[in-house]
Amino acid sequence: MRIVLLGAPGSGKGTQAALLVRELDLPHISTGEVLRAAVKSDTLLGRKAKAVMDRGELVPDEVMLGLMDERLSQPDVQDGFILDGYPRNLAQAGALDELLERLGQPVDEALQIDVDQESVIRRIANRARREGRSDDSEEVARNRMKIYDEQTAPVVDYYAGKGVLSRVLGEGAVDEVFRRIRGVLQIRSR
Ligand code: B4P
Repeated sequence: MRIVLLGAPGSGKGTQAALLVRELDLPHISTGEVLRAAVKSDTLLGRKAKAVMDRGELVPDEVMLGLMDERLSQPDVQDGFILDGYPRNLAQAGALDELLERLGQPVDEALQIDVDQESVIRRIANRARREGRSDDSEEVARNRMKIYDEQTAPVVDYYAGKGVLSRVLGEGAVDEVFRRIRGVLQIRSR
């Protein structure tokens, strides 16, 4: 199964992806995590990405596409994957479709997690206290929300147009949200 998780920054994509990975035994591809690991190891990609991420902006499409091309060509994703944080704009969505068409692996499900803007600002502020991520300050989080509204929200309509979109409410406890996702994907509890 090939699943794309969509939602605003802090909507819980990474949190729910971790639960889905356990349930479905599929590889988790988080572009945010790949970028944070590159920053931590101070690679060329990490140096390019750090300043952009610290402003809450999107890393350039050609960088992201190269990264996805490499990752989705690896053997462990041939039976499916959970993609979290990509695509983040219409150009990335189109490029992903082309890439997956070439690999003969179209997206089966695009799952949008809907959360109120003030809840995500609160969650990000909590994470800032816990983890100290450099893009989690309130000012940067608000910029990420603005970029989400302008560039990422249209991706939801893109998948709706392809007939593969489902939406779940992301408010409430983590396991409550997961139960809704399980229902939408019709996964039976193990
Ligand atoms: P991401 O790592 O994707 O960051 P995110 O959107 O903040 O995370 P997510 O929605 O996964 O939230 P989480 O589960 O952690 O991206 C970071 C940056 O990388 C971007 O701003 C951009 O610069 C760059 N980037 C990534 N992909 C890119 C791309 N494709 N193109 C260009 N640039 C890209 O949850 C947030 C917090 O809420 C956590 O602390 C969690 O514990 C908490 N939480 C989760 N569910 C909850 C619930 N139900 N109740 C209460 N708290 C909850």
